[in-house]
Amino acid sequence: MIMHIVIASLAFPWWLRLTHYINLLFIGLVIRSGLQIAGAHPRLYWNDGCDPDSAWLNLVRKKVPRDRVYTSMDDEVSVPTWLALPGKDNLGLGRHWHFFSVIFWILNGIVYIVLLFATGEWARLIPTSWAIFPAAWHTLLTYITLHIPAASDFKPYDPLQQLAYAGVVFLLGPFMILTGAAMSPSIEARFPWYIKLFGGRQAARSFHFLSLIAFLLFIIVHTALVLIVHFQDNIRNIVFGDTNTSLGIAIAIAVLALIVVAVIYAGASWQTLRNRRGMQRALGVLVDPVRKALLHREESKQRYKQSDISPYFWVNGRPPESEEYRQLAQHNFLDWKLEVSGLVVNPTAFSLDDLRNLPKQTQITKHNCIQGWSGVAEWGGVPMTEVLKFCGALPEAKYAVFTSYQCGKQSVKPELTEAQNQVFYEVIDMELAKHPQTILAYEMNGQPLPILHGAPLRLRVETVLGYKMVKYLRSIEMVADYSHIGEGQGGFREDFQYFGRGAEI
Ligand SMILES: Nc1nc2c(c(=O)[nH]1)N[C@H]1C(S)=C(S)[C@@H](COP(=O)(O)O)O[C@H]1N2
Ligand SMILES: [Mo]
Repeated sequence: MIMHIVIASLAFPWWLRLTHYINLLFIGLVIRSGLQIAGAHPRLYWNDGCDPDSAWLNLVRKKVPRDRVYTSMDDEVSVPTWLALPGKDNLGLGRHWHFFSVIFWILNGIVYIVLLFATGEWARLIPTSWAIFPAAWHTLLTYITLHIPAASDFKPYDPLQQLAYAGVVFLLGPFMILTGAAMSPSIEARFPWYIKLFGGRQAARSFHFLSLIAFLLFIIVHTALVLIVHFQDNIRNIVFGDTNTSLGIAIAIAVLALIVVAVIYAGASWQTLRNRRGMQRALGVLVDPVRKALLHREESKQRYKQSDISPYFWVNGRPPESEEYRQLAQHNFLDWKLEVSGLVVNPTAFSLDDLRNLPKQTQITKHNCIQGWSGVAEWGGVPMTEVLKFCGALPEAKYAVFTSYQCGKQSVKPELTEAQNQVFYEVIDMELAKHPQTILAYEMNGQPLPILHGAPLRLRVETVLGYKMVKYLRSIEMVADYSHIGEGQGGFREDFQYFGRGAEI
């Protein structure tokens, strides 16, 4: 039996028109900031090891030289401001915009779907009969032969349109969100099975990108058909909700509404590039608490196999160029010491042997760089909790500040000014420091930690992005507050690249 569900009226309710407009505004912000993020590592893979030669899409078109140090920073491309939000090399701020606008995009989507069901308008989108497929095929043939379906075919949508809208709302949109979430290091660390559903992190990232392409195709075809097929009805429906209204006023309002969107898009880029610290703070007011509430408590449960270890592992951050470090490395780090100080009962300087004599932990985990690449390796070292136990953190100690032997110039592209060439450091809070897989690693894949990857000691925090995991460690200071350190943002990359304070996504 074929069920015929008839919606009360073909008119477009006010909430539908409003959520449609809000969706337009935010999806543009999400897409533009997404392109900014994509520019940070414009290669796509199906494997999580990210050997550059295995990329299925390479938008950098650079070949990675194998005879000298080439870091993932060298791979980053600058994206034009008209295209990306905010544009240029602004991964940190692009991410702030992406997460800020995606929160509104999702909330708006939820409101739309709830109202769709609450008002019985769901029958606009969800087909109730298989007959929609042959009917949609028929519509497709109509369009392909450059004909236009009769106005009476639109109830309120033609069958092909209905299927396309249902597909975008109920399949493509959720898929975009699910693949986006699959790139969060804390979700990956806590639920490794979830990442496997997509075939790995890089597959999720590739699908996220392919979904973007699908979205863009939809937007282009959708807009073109709205303009071409019964435009006069469409524009009156979009603006006023029914077709017995003034065409002229409907067009005027639509044009004005689009100008508002364009001004917001341009203003967002302009304002961000003009006042990057201000925008980092402003967007962080919303993004930081949401990120923290959803993802901060997750503990890494990663147990990859030896056979999962990536043969290739990107480098981010070149070895220190100071004479001091060169000397230490030359003597095999025998003179190297890790200084643990600040709000502790027992300030201690550990030699490598001291650290090796503390309980050892090894773990095979997936590293996720903020730029997009990943890699699996086995890390061996001393759990941070053992160091804290040895030194006795005072109750006032809220944060751990990890300081490197390396400076800014080796951490980012060479555009830094002398004043920005500060010592590389990152802050994590006590909760993260005490996660069971937070370790100070002196081994990688069973060997002493290589120079490129942070010898002699680096931090591993497996629920966050790579930029928190300071290489070439010099000291750890326990503090109650970090606003007096560096520029006060909680790390070198937060200070100078406007990255977020937390790195769980
Ligand atoms: N001292 C220092 N530590 C650092 C960095 C850096 O530039 N300097 N880069 C960070 C970033 S962004 C990442 S992704 C990882 C990369 O680690 P790898 O070079 O071992 O792959 O190190 C982190 N630790
Ligand atoms: Mo990174």
